[in-house]
Amino acid sequence: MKKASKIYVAGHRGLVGSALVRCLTAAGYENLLLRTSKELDLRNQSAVEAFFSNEKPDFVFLAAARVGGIMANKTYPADFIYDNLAIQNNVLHASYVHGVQQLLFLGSSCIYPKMAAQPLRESYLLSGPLEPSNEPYAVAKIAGVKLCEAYNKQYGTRFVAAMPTNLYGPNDNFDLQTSHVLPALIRKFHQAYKEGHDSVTLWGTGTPRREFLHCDDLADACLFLMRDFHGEHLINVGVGKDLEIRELAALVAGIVGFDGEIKWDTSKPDGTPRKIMDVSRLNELGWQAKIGLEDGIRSTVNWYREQIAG
Ligand code: GFB
Repeated sequence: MKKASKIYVAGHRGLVGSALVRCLTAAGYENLLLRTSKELDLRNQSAVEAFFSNEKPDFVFLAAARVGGIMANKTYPADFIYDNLAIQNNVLHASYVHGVQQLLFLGSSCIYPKMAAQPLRESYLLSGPLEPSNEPYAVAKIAGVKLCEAYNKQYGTRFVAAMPTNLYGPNDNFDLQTSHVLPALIRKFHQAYKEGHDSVTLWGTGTPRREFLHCDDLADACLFLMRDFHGEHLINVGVGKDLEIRELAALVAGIVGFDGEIKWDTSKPDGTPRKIMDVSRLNELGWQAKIGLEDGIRSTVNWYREQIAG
């Protein structure tokens, strides 16, 4: 990838896409092609075809997707499967037709079976049943992985499929109904701290374990993969460490300054008991996450307080 290459970042306003733009700009890539979803609806095949035909990008980062936390996945299963299938079908096919040199597709750790051995190795894909709460999303992302592999095999494309673990950072979704756990905890604890509440209620039992990667680390890994990785199959991106949700809650509460009681609403789902990535392949290639969880949460809390909470 040259500094003058035309690079399309799909989904540039989201958590991952905005981190990619920061990372690419800092590394001196200035010929970025960006479209909001209003300007270009990636679910619309003819619009995507016209865009690729006119713009002819050299490289594509596909960070546009319908994403959300455990309740969003349960509430909008049709949107999660349809939108993601449509976006990736259209962008991957147009990238092949219009000769994109390399594309990076982003999946998710939820593609792996619910009861797979931990840590999750790339080879565990399709070895068992999925976690039901996000099965439609996972099926769409698995289809994306298989699209990359099939196009690489049949057409000789260079489509890289990167599977990040749970992500967080600036420009995340802080809506309490649809967000992932980390932004929800930041918002709930911040609000309780500011308004002087005695307790905060979180979802589930607090016992599931999750791994968290800062979006700036993911963006750095994506750039690394785009430059140095040409493997045909998927590759995990994570930190290789996890913690219980109740430990995460204590960490966020401490950073925010909330010292009241934490209650658990067990009528809300826990989701999969554990999903920690095996990141040995990526580490062996020479990439490692740099942002520690505490530092990453601290800077995200600061961003939330400055940009959203006011
Ligand atoms: O991040 P999250 O919504 O999704 O929830 P998943 C992680 C854990 O945090 C679950 C608990 O055990 C939740 O019950 N949790 C506790 C909360 N309090 C809260 C809260 O206030 N809000 C939220 N959202 N969770 C998603 C998948 O799974 O992970 C997606 O649904 C995707 O498909 C994404 O894979 C990375 O980690 O369970």
